[in-house]
Amino acid sequence: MMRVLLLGGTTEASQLAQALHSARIETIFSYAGRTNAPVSQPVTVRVGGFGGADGLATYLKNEGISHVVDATHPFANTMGQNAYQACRKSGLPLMRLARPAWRAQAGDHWTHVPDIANACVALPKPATRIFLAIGRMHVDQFAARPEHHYLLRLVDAPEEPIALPDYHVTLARGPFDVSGDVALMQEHRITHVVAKNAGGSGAAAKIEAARALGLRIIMIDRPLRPDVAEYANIGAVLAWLTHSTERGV
Ligand code: 3Y8
Ligand code: NAP
Repeated sequence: MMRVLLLGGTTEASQLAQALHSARIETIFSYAGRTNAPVSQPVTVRVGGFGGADGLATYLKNEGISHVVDATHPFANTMGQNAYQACRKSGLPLMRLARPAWRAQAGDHWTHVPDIANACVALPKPATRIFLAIGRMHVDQFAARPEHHYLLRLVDAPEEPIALPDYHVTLARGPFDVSGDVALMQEHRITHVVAKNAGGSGAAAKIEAARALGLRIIMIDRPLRPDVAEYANIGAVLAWLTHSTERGV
C-alpha cells in the first residue's frame, strides 16, 4: 500500500500534490511552517519540523510511509540532508523533484557567489539600490553593507525590526510575473538584484526582469545536495512511484 510523504514548499511540490491526488495515491504534504498561511493543498497537510533526521525516521515508521519525495527548495539544504539520512536509516525509497538551475544568457551581467556572506562582499562600492529577493532569514547579514538602499520582498510582514538603516519592504507571495517585477524595479530605481539560483518558474520573473532592464545580478549558487535520484518533472516522479511499487520496494 503506497503512502507518500511529500516534503513541499515549492511550486513544483504543489503541482505534484495535485497529480498524486488525481492518481488517488495516498499523500501527506509537509510544510516547515515558515509562513503564516501557506498555500492549501488537495491532500493531507502537516506543518512544522520533524525534530532532525531521527525525528523524521520515527515519523516515517509511525505513519507507515512507503515513499518519500523531497520537493523542497534547492536551498532547503538541511531538510534535504535529513531526508537522505532518515530514508537510508529506514530503508525507504527517496527521490528528489528538483528544477534545473537558471543559466546566464548572452548579454547578462551575473556575478556568481557561493553563499549569502559572499553576496554581501560582491555588492558594488558606491552606494546604490539593491533588490534583495532572498526571503526574510538572511536580510540582517546585509547590515555589513549599510551604505546601500535595500528593497526587501518578504512573504510575511517582519515581526522583529530589520537591522538595516535604509530599506523598503514589499509583501508578496510568488509565483511572480516579469511585467510586475520590471515595474517594481523601475519604481524603486534598482541597479542590482541579489537572488538564489532557485531554478523553476516561481522565482524566475526577477531574473528575466533584470535581463530586460540590463541590471547586474549577484547569483547565489546552490549548495551541494546528497546523491539521490533526481527528476525535473512530475511525470518522471509518478513513473518512479508506480514503478518502485511494482518492484515491490
Ligand atoms: C513556506 C509556502 C507554491 C509555492 C511557491 C518556488 C516559487 C513562490 C519564489 C522573490 C523570491 C524565496 C522565498 C520564494 C519563492 C515560490 C513558492 C517560492 C522566493 C513559499 C511557502 C513557504 C516559503 C518559505 C520561504 C522562505 C524564503 C523563500 C520567499 C507558502 C511562499 C525568497 C526563496 O519569510 C520567510 O521566512 C520565508 C522563508 C524559506 C527563503 C528564505 O530563505 O527566507 N521561501 N515560501 C514553506 C514551508 O513552510 O515549508 O507559504 O505558501 C513557497 C514558495 N516560495 O505552492 O506555489 O517554487 O520557488 N520563496 C528564493 O527562491 O529565493 C521569493 O521574491 O523573487
Ligand atoms: P532548511 O533550512 O533545509 O530546513 C530547516 C529545518 O526546517 C529542517 O531541519 C526541518 O526541521 C524544517 N523543514 C524544512 N522543510 C520542511 C518541510 N517541508 N516539512 C517539515 N519540516 C521542514 O529549510 P528552509 O530553507 O528553511 O526552507 C523551509 C521551507 O521553505 C522548505 O519547505 C522549503 O521548501 C521552503 N522554501 C524554501 C526556500 C529557500 O530559499 N530556502 C524557498 C522556497 C521555499 P526539523 O529538523 O525539525 O525536521
